[in-house]
Amino acid sequence: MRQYIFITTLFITSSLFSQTLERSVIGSSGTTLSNANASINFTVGELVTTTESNGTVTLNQGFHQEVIMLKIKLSPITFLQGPLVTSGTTVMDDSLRSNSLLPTTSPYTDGLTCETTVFDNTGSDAIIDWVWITLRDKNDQTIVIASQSALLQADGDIVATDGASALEFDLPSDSYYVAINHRNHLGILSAATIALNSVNTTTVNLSDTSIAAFGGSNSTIDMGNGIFAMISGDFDENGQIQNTDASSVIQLLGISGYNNADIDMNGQVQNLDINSILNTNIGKGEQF
Ligand SMILES: [Ca+2]
Ligand SMILES: [Ca+2]
Repeated sequence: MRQYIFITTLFITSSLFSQTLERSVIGSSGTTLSNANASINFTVGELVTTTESNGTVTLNQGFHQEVIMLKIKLSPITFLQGPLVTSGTTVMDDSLRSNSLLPTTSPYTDGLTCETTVFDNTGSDAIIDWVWITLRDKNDQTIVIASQSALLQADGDIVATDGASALEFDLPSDSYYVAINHRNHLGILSAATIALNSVNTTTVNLSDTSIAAFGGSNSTIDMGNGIFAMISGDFDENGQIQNTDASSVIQLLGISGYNNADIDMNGQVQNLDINSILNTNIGKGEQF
């Protein structure tokens, strides 16, 4: 009976590690037992039990080895011109959230979702909107290596879909360009590559200086108080703010809801969106 319980425990344990990518074992003795319903491998007398890690991969050399890919972690920071204009402060306005207009499904291609309770936070950690993060090749910024939807807080922090955690990517520790895109603001790219690793969460602030983003002062707009924000007005998401963006927004004047035409992100498409922001940005474009 004791042997039966031991084998059962091994079987359950080996099923818990869904992130395991490879599994092998070195032992002086062992075999595979099976019946019609189950199969179990066991080994006897293995001596090497050290855990090894190179910062990217961890190798547990137990009675059954497993290799676990670690994830690189980062906390990007950015500000959006639209909700900063609406709030008039250094914290972005969260009207979309407070009016229950934010979707729990990301508007970007991966369609990530979050719980509705994530939108319960108020104040500096209130969720403003979804953003799109890409990590790009350190030797060629046009090559997107990985991308994911994330959530933007009122104080500029970009967090995972739980509304609080750092972003994680299944990539090796290395240097990457980091880009941030938003559905009606011009995207920004880090001015240089940034070393990211799985041990520490790296803060990537692209809004604290005029040169943090690729293209320097052309990439962001100086909002005062040391905040350089992403530029609003790209209704059609083509990376340029043009007369066509303005003419499209004009057609939607008067509507409310979650819409790219709501340039200042207060929940309504009004003359202010065009006159106060969009028209002042016509001619500007993404710098990457
Ligand atoms: Ca455009
Ligand atoms: Ca508006």
